[in-house]
Amino acid sequence: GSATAFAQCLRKMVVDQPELISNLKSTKKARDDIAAKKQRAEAASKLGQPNGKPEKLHMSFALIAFTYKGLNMLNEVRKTDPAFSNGMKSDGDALNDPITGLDPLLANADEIHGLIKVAGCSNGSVNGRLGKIQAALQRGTVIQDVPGGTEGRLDGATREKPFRGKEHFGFEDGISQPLMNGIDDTPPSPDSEAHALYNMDTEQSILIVTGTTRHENSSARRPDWMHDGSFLVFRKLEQDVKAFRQLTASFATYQCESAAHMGAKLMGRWPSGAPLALQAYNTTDAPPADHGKVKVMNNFGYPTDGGDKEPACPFAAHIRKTNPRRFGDWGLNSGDQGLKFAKMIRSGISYGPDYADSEPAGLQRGLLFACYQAFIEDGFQHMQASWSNKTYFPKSDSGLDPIIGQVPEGEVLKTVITNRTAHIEVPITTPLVTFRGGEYFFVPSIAALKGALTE
Ligand code: N7H
Repeated sequence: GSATAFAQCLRKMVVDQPELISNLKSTKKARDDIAAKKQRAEAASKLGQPNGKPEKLHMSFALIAFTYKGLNMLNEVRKTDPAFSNGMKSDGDALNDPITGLDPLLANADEIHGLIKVAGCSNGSVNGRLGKIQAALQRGTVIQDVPGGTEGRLDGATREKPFRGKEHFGFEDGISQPLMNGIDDTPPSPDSEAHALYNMDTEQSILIVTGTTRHENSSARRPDWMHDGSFLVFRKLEQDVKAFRQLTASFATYQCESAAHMGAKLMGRWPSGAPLALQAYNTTDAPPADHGKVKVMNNFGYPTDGGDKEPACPFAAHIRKTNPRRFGDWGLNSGDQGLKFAKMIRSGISYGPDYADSEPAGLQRGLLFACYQAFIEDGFQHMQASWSNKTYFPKSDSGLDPIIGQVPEGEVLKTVITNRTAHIEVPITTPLVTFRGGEYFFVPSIAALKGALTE
């Protein structure tokens, strides 16, 4: 009964208040508007114009997503995508996810029905929109009517200046994203600022937005209502900043020039986002200079030039593990299907206070990791289980991804960094990132919310 009541509220909300739940295009537009406002403010301040009161940003956007269990409460749903219908817990062995120490809200992931994700420019705009959504869904009368029904909230926030845009280890995030046909309708012109923000190797929205069929190698068919949605992988990932700093501080052991250089070896980018593949050494940590007019933050591969067998960017570096880019140059195993299909749009946000050496024990921080893809098996699952957790990708004896690699309980994670003279094994005795719970969700299209799912 209450599931039906919820479905009715949901349909009424998306029909009567279409502005509350954003689709991909409106989210993209809101992001573009924010970027444009910021650019205007920056341009004005560069010209020395007294900009009076800065333009206020009130924008927010929201989506609603369901677990397989949640979808089935709305309407009977076929099993088309195994990872999704079995849930993240079933993948735990392949992902090497710990089963203890989870956030109480996420500890019984198989009991979770859905998720509402709200993002905005301020606490006020987030809370305002969330309040309206909760009112429309008649929170209290409907959600709490579901047997055992409760709701919980996880808060994230971008970090304050001077760390804005940087995650807790201190690196610029959100630089590399696949381009999306139909969303990024016209690829940004090569000499525009925006172009630098996209990963130019991929223009495959088919790997991000669901179609009714799986990709060319699969015959599984999805019902029509699954069209134009996306699978959302959510993971609460705690970061141990102290352990990261201790590890990078031992740089001399690993023949690096500085702690920052060691950090860059682990990540594949400098804190500014400059790729190690282009800037092997970086004394100022400035982003890379323009290459002619084309910015190069994402327009790079991992070529063999320089003739060195010991590349500037280690094979195990986090961004090389999760996107080996122009792998052909190294004669890597091109039979790995992931090289073609493992793509995702990331949209996580940091949580918790900034780290301080003098802080009291017990404070926690990390990343509320979220990513979208059309096939969990090819996107998140492949990257985590077959790449980051495996020593032999992208090249034999690469070692594990030092940032997100996971080993079974009791084992020590080992990665390998490359230097001009050596490949050096780095044991990571204290994991830098620890899984604190998560689940697989499906974000349906607005049409599915108005129709098939709530009829
Ligand atoms: Fe990663 N970090 O802040 O340290 N990631 N990531 N990630 N990540 C990237 O290029 C980080 C995680 C990817 O195209 C950057 O935009 C942290 C998971 C992919 O070159 C930084 C955590 C998965 C890319 C971080 C975390 C991925 C990427 C560089 C967990 C997937 C793009 C900024 C706490 C399974 C690679 C950038 C490319 C980049 C960090 C998690 C995947 C700085 C702290 C779980 C595909």
